[in-house]
Amino acid sequence: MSELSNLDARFMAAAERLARRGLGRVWPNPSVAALIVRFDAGAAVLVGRGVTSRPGMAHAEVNALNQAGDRAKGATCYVTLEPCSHYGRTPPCAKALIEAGVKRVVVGMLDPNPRVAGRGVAMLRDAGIEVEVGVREKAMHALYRGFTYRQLKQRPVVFLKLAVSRDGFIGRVGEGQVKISGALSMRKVHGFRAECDAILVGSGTALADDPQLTCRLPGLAGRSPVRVIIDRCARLPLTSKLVQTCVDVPVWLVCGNAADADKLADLAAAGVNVIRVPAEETGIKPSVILSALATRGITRVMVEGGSRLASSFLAADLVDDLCVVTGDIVIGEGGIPALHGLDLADVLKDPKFERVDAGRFGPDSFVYLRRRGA
Ligand code: AOF
Ligand code: ZN
Repeated sequence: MSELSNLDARFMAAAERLARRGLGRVWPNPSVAALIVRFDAGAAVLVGRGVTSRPGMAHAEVNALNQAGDRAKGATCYVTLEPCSHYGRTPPCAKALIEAGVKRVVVGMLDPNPRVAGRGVAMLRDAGIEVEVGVREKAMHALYRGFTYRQLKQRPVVFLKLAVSRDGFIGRVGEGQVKISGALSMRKVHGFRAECDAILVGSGTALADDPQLTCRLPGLAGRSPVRVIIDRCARLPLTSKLVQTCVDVPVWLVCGNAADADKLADLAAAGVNVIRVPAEETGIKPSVILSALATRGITRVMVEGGSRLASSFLAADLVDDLCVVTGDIVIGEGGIPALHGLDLADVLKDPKFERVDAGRFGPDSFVYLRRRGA
């Protein structure tokens, strides 16, 4: 590797780490990071860095250019996603880079948004700027999977997490939640939650566990995704923790068109965002749920439970990544199976998934599978 491409890869890796911190915070936009670097007298000096601001506000490149000021002239810009070329809610970043006199732009990957899709790079090249595309491209595709899916498939990327006992159960009948995974797994799961735009549970789980579904661990406060309850008949009680806290962290209730209008009015008055969709006798189809969420800007979703919701997503082939944490406990008699109508052991062996990681979180073990080609 030449010295320059080595430097390019290192600055892009730094930009990628910065961009990753914005996951879950800037939807429907992609979380982008830009670094402005000057190469003077053989030394690389970082003169500006920026990340995507909240929707409607400045993009990463503009934030980085503002920090660099005049020092952007003749500098190199490392940016994780292609600079935009369109007038959206903000003016084109490609134009801002040209006007600032940047000499070279290194891009992680092209923007899948059909309004951009190569036009940003073309604008820069037309202005005589040297552009390199595809540095750490594989990592960028992983980073922007949710954004890309929403743009091209009109659905978010779906992560399913299951925590099971050594004998494959998720709880015990009549006891509701049983503590399955340890502190380290919890920490990982909360960190993962924070990188999602929305977290989904079925109404069965919401009624049985009265969960909060927020990120409450140190360093993650204020990083809670939208909490989405799949509740065909709008059974979620007004007294539930979810409804009681919906002013602080949004709650979206996805229900069938036939749900009780008075109950929906009460939920809406309490601050719940009620989303009515067509429903089947058996429930709301995962494809319908995902399209309703994508329409509202969601790019990354974590399916938390329970077994019916998880199984319906697996059966509909709408799980992209599957993480199974096995806690060091045996539930035995009265155990509630992790899945409904599906066998977890079969799912884990399904050739459509490939294992991308496995290991331990303290006393727990985990496997992380990804659908091939996802
Ligand atoms: C960039 N830098 O930091 C981001 C980009 O509605 P707007 O004006 O904010 O435009 C949103 C679109 O801009 C989004 O769909 C994606 O194509 C691009 N996002 N582009 O140059 C950024 N976040
Ligand atoms: Zn832009």
